[in-house]
Amino acid sequence: MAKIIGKEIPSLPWQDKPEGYRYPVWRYSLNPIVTRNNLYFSNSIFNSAVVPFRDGFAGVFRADMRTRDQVIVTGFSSDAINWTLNEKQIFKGYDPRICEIDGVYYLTWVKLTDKGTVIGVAKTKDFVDWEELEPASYPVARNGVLFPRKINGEYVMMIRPCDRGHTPYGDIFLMHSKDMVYWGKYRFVMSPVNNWEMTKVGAGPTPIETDEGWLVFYHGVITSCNGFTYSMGAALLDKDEPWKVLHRADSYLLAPHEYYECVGDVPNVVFPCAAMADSKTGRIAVYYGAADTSVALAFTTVDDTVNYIKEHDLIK
Ligand code: BMA
Repeated sequence: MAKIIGKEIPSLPWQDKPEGYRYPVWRYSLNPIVTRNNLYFSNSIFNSAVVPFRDGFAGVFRADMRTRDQVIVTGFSSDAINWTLNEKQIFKGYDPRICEIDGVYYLTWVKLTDKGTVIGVAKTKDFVDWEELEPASYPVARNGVLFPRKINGEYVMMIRPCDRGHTPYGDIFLMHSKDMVYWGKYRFVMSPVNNWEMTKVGAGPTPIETDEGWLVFYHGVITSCNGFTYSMGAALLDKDEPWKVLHRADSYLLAPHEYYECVGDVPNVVFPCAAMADSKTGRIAVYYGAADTSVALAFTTVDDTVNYIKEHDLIK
């Protein structure tokens, strides 16, 4: 039995695993949970991230507007399923992640510059006032994902260095910082290994601390004659040296199979950006972008996922 190390989230959304279902991750039956109808003038709302906040939940949502500008807005919810989005744009860019460290919420996102994409970093305590910090990676990178606590006294962030376009390659690296300003001590974490992720891999939600290591969900991309297909994989990283991969599943845990994942502005995309975990029950709610069009929700438990990773382990 694996144990989540972290807060209890008694109001975490949940549905039991359907009877007879054998895979480790199952979808919320009323998906998608956030669509363009949640925000006036949006074209699509997808790759978005949420956290417990005060008595409920808060989130940072990627909205592509009817101008096709890519912006980030905030949202609030009492049940983490029904969301009220705020029309005020907090930053330009895309694929936000949100991570609480010691009562401060850090936003990392893909910030657009005329020299390519960098990892924007901003912080807030209330989801209203935001302070932007130095970009964490310059030159170009995407998928900047912070660990939820300092490791050996330093902040740690995963990144995926890339080119200026729709990058046809990609490995996950991580880097360290004492102050969230200067980043260094780069380490390689993982490359594509499996068929389903052969083109590139990138970090997904904030890692979940367990007694067996850091549980990470990530996205992997395969290229077919129809273009890219994005799926979700999982691995366990060493607690103190998180660039060391202890276990890694050889197969995806979630892939675009449902209509809303296969049909949309960019077909065949499952892009996880958040995973909230309840340490009391071991339940995990995963939030992912579906077909670059809407936000969907899926469930697993720490045991379902850790057992699956170990049963399908490619680390021998
Ligand atoms: C990636 C990112 C994601 C997007 C995906 C599929 O490069 O831009 O925002 O979901 O492509 O289009």
